[in-house]
Amino acid sequence: MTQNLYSIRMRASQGDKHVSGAERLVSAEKIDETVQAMISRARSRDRIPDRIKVTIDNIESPTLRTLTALDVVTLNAPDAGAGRTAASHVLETAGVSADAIEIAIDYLTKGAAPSGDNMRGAMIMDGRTGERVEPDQERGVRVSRFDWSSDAGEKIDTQLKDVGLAHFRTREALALATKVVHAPGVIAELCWSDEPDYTAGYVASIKTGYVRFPFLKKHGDPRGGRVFFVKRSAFDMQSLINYLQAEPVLVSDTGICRKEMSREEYFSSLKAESNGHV
Ligand code: WAQ
Ligand code: MG
Repeated sequence: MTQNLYSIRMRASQGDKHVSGAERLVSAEKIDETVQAMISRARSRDRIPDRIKVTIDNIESPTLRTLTALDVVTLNAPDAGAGRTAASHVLETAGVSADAIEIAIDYLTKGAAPSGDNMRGAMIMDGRTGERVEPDQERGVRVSRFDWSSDAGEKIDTQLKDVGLAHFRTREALALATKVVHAPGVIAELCWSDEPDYTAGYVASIKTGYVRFPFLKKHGDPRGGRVFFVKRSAFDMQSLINYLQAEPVLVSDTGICRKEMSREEYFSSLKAESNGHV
């Protein structure tokens, strides 16, 4: 698929502190409105940025990849404790070890950067040992050059709204997670927001889809982040980082969005499915 697209990246900061960031992949006629929306968003945070940097790159890429969005489901776990336990279960189903899960949750809880702050990008973690392998632990790896196609974007807005998920964060995280789980060597992702008011988070993998939890942290907690779990034997750092940062991906179709369900119901449906596929 060949298409002339523009990568737009926004980064807002206060001193050397990251305030917010966003990335889009749009056609020429959408550049102005996209930049406008990004700037409004950067200025709407509690922490007022003293610098907002917007970068626009034309990427005329003959290798644009298109993907179908992961299926979405919300598991009803009533608080952060229950949410993290259920998320750990889902990560184990995706092939991440209990040790690595515990280490990842600890980092996200205390602030994953060595300074104790949130990172601007994601950790990359060995899914067996929990060892962090990203080259820059203060910054992490920032995924960019991904977006919904206009058709799929409209479709997913309707589907998400129908299951009560109208927040822009869900829409954006679903596109990001869809790109991430298709990365060479990645087995799963764990994420929760650093926005104090936004307690929801998710686990994503090809096997489980995008599994949301209304609470992965307490209301008011300013810590959050992302972890990409990799299979050490099946990945190469340079190709992984190149895919995440530079290869353009358009999510051009949607998956299924299910209503909130109980943890029991979800895990037994996973089991039934994997039995069916043996
Ligand atoms: N690439 C890598 N890591 C990122 C990126 C990116 N493009 N954007 C954000 N992060 C990391 C960074 O460490 C942030 O501190 C952290 O993730 C959280 O970012 O279905 O909004 O933008 O409703 O606060 C979860 C959605 C929302 C749950 C996630 O993340 C749902 C969210 P935020
Ligand atoms: Mg964000």
